[in-house]
Amino acid sequence: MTIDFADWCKQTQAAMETVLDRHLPPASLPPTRLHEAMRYASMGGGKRVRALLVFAAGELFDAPRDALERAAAAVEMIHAYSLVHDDMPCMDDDDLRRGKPTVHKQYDEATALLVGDALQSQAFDVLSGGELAAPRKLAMLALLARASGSAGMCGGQAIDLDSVGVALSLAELEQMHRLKTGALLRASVMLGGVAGKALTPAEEAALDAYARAIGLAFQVVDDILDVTADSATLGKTAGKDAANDKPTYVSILGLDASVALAESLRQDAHRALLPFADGARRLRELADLVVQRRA
Ligand code: GRG
Repeated sequence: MTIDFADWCKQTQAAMETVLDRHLPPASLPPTRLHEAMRYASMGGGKRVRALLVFAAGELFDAPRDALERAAAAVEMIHAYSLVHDDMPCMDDDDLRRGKPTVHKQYDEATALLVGDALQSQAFDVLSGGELAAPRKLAMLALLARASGSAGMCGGQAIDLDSVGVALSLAELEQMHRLKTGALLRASVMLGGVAGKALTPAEEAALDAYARAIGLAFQVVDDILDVTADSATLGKTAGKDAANDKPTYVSILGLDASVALAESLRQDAHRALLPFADGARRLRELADLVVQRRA
């Protein structure tokens, strides 16, 4: 029997704690402060949207469980590293993340820098292990590297840092977010697919169209929540975009048009999945979750 979506999310989120525990260095292993802080940064919080996407895409292509766990741990480690660095005083300078003090507040700035660096290396180490054939693993390593680096997340962050107080066009805003947030979300979907089997060009294109739509939808919703939700609900400081004079979908399009855009991206995501019929149920449900989330 297939379990209901909310239960599947809860089970997968809980399983990720065990998976991360297995794939992170033990806190008791020297250097203990660094290892403890890596765990503080990546475990015990977060919605695990990227891990859920890996498992949902992997399910569609019958990927082996261990390969999906490794891919999910790797994307969540890259994501956690990006949050740790993004929160540092040299970037967004934030005190609260996932409802807890940020890593540089709980530990110190040097530790936060090292935690991010070490989580990034750990992600690739985890992804390089396991039983998948070497060419498959190589493809997955390249996917994650490109999504994280200057052609992806880091590149988007660089544009973001340059855009404070700048009147970006809608196309420029979209490009920034496709890189900063969208690239890793897209990689999560593609990693799940590639872990399963060699995708046909048509399957890859459909998965890619889905991943791009939800990647952008995620950010549109993030911009909406920054003005509509409070810090306690978000587990991070609300209202920061406006306070920092950052261009957002809401500042450029307004709230109502941003909500309509998120909904139309949700529909694009559903349309992209049509070739997969019922096998893509979880991916469809995740598109709904990304757009309808409240935190
Ligand atoms: C510092 C290299 C480097 C990159 C930072 C992604 C990113 C780039 C910074 C995060 C800043 C931010 C708040 C972006 C908005 C979208 C986003 C990624 C939100 C956080 O992701 P969630 O909501 O977080 O999935 P949880 O805690 O649920 O995992």
